[in-house]
Amino acid sequence: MAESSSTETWTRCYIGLGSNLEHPVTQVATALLELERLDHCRALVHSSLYRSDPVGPPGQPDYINAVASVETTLSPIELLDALQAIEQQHQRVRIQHWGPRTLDLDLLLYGDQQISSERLTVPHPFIQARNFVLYPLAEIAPEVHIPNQISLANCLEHCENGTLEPI
Ligand code: ROI
Repeated sequence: MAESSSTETWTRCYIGLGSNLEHPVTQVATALLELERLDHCRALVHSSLYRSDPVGPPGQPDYINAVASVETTLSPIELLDALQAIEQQHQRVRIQHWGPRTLDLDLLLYGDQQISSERLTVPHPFIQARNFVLYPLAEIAPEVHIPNQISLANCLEHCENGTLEPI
């Protein structure tokens, strides 16, 4: 039998994971497994897990952060829906703006696309400022192109420098 040739387009995307409630290491580790099992996604790669100083209101617990990457045939909004479904499975709680949360899954990059819609801004608006995004991203994709930025290395030079430690 002839091998079927697929015309599907696979786009590599980067997703930021963050949690600082309800056993954050378990939240992030479980979310990575759930990302691996997503339909229409393949080839998951993920960074180490990092403990990071909270950005936002003081007095909240430290965060656990990581960055994952998948190739997908989902559109950006379909992928966002899938990420939000995972957040809901984790009984996502967000008590206050920029306050503690059980699980955040941010679509950081979708290929080289720039998207600005009511539900979705890609690249993620704070990608260039957050050390807890840039260092894990550099671990898995040091040469990745971030639209509108000179380079990932340049972002790393200028980002905030709160404590960030691999665990
Ligand atoms: N701070 C850290 N360190 N890590 C996060 O993932 C994170 N996520 C957020 C805010 C509240 C801005 N602070 C964070 O959404």
